[in-house]
Amino acid sequence: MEIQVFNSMDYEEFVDKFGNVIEKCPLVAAAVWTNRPFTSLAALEKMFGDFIDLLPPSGKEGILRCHPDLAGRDLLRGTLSSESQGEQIQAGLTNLTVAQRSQLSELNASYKNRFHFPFVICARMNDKDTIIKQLSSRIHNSPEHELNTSIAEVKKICHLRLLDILNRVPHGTKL
Ligand code: 2AL
Repeated sequence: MEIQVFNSMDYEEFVDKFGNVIEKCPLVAAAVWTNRPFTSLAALEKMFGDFIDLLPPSGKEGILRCHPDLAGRDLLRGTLSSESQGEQIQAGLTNLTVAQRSQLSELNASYKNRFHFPFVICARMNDKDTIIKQLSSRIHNSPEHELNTSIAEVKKICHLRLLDILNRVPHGTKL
C-alpha cells in the first residue's frame, strides 16, 4: 500500500488524522478530502497550501487567529493542542527567563494590537531567541507583508505536522 492508506480513509477518519495539521482548522482537512486520490504526500501537502492560498485575506487572518500565542496563557495552563504543546516545548518556550517571558508577552500584545491576529512562526524551526528576534523585527512589517509571512509559517507548521503523521504510520507502509 502506498498513499492509499490515506486515500482509502472515509472523511471522518481523514479529518481525525489530519484535522489539526492546520491548527484548530479541521475544515481545511475536511475540504482537502474532496480532492482524493492524492498521488503522494507532497501532493496532499500542496492541497492544504492551495486551499489556504485561495482564501480571501479575512479567511487567512481567520486561520492565523486560530493559533495560540507562543508562551501564552494556554501553555501555562496546559490547554494547548498536543501538537502546539510539543512544538512550544521543543522551542524552549517553557524555559524562558522572567525577563524573556515578559518581553514576549509585551511584544505579542503589541503585535496583536497592530495586526489583529497573533504572531505565528514555526516554533520547531526556531528557538526562544530567534522567536523573540523575529517577533521584534516582523512587528515593523506592513500588514500585507506580514499576512503573507505568517501564512508561509502556517505552511511550515503543516509540513512538519504531516511528517509527524507519516512517521506514526506503521513501519513497512510505503507512502
Ligand atoms: C505556534 C504553535 O503553537 N506551534 C508553532 O509552531 N507555532 N503558535 C504560534 N503562534 O506561532
